Amino acid sequence: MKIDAIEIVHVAMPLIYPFRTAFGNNDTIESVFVRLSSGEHYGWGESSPWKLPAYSPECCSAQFLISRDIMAPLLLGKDIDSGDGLQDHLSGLKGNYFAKAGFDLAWWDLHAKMQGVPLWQLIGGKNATIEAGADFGVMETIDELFKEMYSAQTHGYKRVKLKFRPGWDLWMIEAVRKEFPETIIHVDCNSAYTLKDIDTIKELDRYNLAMIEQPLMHDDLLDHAKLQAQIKTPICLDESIVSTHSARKAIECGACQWVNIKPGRVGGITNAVAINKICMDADIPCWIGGMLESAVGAAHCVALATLPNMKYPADIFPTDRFYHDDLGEPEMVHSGPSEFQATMKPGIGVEPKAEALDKLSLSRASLVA
Ligand code: OSB
Ligand code: MG
Repeated sequence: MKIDAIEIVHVAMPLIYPFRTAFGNNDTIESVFVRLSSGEHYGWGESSPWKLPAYSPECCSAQFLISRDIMAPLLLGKDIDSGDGLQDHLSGLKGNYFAKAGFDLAWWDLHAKMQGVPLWQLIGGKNATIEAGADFGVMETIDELFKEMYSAQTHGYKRVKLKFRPGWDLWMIEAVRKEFPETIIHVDCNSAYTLKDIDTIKELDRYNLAMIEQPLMHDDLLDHAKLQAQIKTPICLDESIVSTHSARKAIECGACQWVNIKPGRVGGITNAVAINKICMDADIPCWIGGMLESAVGAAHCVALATLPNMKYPADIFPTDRFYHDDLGEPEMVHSGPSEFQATMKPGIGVEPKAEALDKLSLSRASLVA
């Protein structure tokens, strides 16, 4: 298909309450929306490294500029017939995975709509019903966390992910395990530690955790491999896996036993599917993570969560957990206890509300071939 027009919108979406992690406390989520059109058809992507380059080396304001001034001109007016074809046009540019993802995600929505099929079916998804987990940031008090965990239990969530950072660490897990001896729990360190903290991390082996997500630096596969050799709890990589190359290297050096795949972080659907295949061939199970995107970004995550080799509940949440008003429609609603249903509509089945995009937009660009 020929790409006739591209629209890029950088937005700031207010959260109901702040999300606190090892890389900061955030009350607003910045995100970049991309719309690709071909003839009367169009598709949407949403990709969100957030306001600061604190989770990854990318950030939304730089993403907006590189998307508008460098990437969009490479794609505009081109005939692009596959996800690999789209990635080829951008392959001269190093890194900038979230920026590439905005276009790749929009291309896949557009392509699936033109074929008249749901995206999840087009990429080989098998399970229309996907499982979601509960996830809790750093809180003011442990009682607040217990309250949330009891509520998650009541709602039938099958696993709980806890943010873990210096100050909200071993004592917190010790208390949680006492209160919830049976719950499937894992911790996400968001790269807050180094091998100097090995004693702290080794202590985690005592709590029967499902995995430890990204304990060390985002670009440090080797130290993760050294750490994995010394602990029983499986390591799951998030920040470190940005491409098929990093997935291959992580597996080869033994840096992880799980991979969290986020479509934005890896450059889109094309690479997410390829990384899942590499992991599956190496007997490494995967699960789908998120960046607190609107229902538009979440819809791409749902599509990926239907793939084979997804062996752990996803970080996909109902709209009312973080947003008063979702920028996308329809909103995210559970189809059963901690479950979401993949759409039967063509594409991702979700698009941004025009008035919400206007209201929340920080910068906007429109390019026509
Ligand atoms: O590290 O997985 C992460 C959200 C934003 C940025 C990074 C991460 C997260 C989450 C998502 O943990 C949690 C959720 O969607 O429930
Ligand atoms: Mg993570």
